[in-house]
Amino acid sequence: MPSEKPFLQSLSGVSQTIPPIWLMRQAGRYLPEYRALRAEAGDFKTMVYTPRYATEVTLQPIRRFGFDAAILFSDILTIPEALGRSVTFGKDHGPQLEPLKNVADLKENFSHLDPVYEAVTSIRSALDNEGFTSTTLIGFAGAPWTVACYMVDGGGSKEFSSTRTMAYARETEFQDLIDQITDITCAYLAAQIRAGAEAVQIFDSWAGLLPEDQFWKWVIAPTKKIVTYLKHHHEGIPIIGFPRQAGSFYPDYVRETGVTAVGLDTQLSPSWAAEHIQKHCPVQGNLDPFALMAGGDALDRAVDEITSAFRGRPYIFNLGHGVHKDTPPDHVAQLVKRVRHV
Ligand code: 1CP
Repeated sequence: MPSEKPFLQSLSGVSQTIPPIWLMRQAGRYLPEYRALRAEAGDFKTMVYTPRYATEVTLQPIRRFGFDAAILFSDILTIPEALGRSVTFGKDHGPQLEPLKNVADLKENFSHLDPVYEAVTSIRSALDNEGFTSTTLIGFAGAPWTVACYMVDGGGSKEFSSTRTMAYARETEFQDLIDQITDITCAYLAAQIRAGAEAVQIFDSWAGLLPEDQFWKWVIAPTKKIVTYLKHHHEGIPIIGFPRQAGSFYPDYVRETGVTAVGLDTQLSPSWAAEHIQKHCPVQGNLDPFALMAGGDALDRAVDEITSAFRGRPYIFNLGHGVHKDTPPDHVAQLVKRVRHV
C-alpha cells in the first residue's frame, strides 16, 4: 500500500495542494533547546555519536514546528572518520580534518558508524511514541565529491584548491579515493535504511565548483553508483540528490543519476526549475535562508513565489541551503503557517 505520509507522497509523484515541508539544518544553533543540549553534551561529536542526544536533537524542531520530515542528526564527516581520518569540530569555525596526502593512508573502520544506526532506530521509535506517526525519517550522507573536498583540503576552505588540483594532476589516485568513499557510502546508507530511515538525501554541497567534464566524473558517476546500489538493495527507497549550485547541469544530474527527487539551491529560478526539472521529477526547495532570517512581508512574498511556481506538480518545500544560526525561531513558525495556509 502506498504510504499516506505527505512527504513520501510527494516523492512518489503525487501532487498535493499543501506541500510537505522540512528545512535543511532544522536542528541546530538557532534553537535555544539545541544550544542548551549542546552545552550539556560539551561538544558536537558527543551529540552525533550518542544516540540519546542525536534522538533528542532530531525531535526538537519536530515538536516545535511539526515538520513533515525529521532528518537524522549527524554530519557528512562521519565518513572520513570511518576511513581513519581525524575530524574535529571547533566552537565557532567549521570542521577541521588532517589533510589527506596519500590515498594509500586510508584505514577503514566501518564499526565507527554503529552509533549512527542506533540513533536512526531510536529516532524512529521516539517519533512514533510522541505521536509523530506521519513524520518521515530521512537518513543522509555527503556525496563522494563533497566528502573528498573536506578530506583532501582538510576543512571548509570554500575554494578546495588541493582537491580540485588533485582531481586533474593525480586522477588515478583521486578516482581511488572517490571509489572508496562511494563504496562505504553505499553500505552506510543501506544500513541507515535497514535501521529505519524511510528516505535518504545525498548532500553534494560543493558540486557547483566543477566544470562539465569534472562534474560528470566526480558528481554524476559516483552518485549514479550509489543510487543504483540503493535501488537494487532497497527497492522503492526514495533518494533525494542535492547537487548544490550545479546550475545548468541540474537536468543532466537528474536524468543520469536516477535520483527520485532533487534539492534546488537558492540560485535556481523557481519558474525555470518548474519547466526544466520538475517536469521530470519532484523537486525540493528553495527559499533563501536570508529571507527566512528577515521574516515579515519579505518572507511571505518569497514563500508565495516558490509555492506558485511549483504548484500543480509534486514538490517539497525547503530552503535552498541550511537554516542560518541567527534565524529567529518565530520566523520559522511564520514560514510553516504561510506554506500550510493556516
Ligand atoms: O553545534 C555546532 O556548532 C555544529 C554545527 C553543525 C550542525 C548542527 C555541524 C558542523 N553539522 C551539523 C549538523 C548537520 N550537518 C546535519 C544535521 C541535520 C539537519 O540538517 O538538521 C546535516 C544534514 C549536516 C550536513 C553537512 N555537514 C553538510 C551538507 C549540507 C550543507 O550544509 O551544505 C556539510 C557541508 C557539512 C559539514 C559541516 N559540518 C558542520 C559545519 C559547520 C559544516 C559546514 C562547513 C563548511 O561550511 O564548509
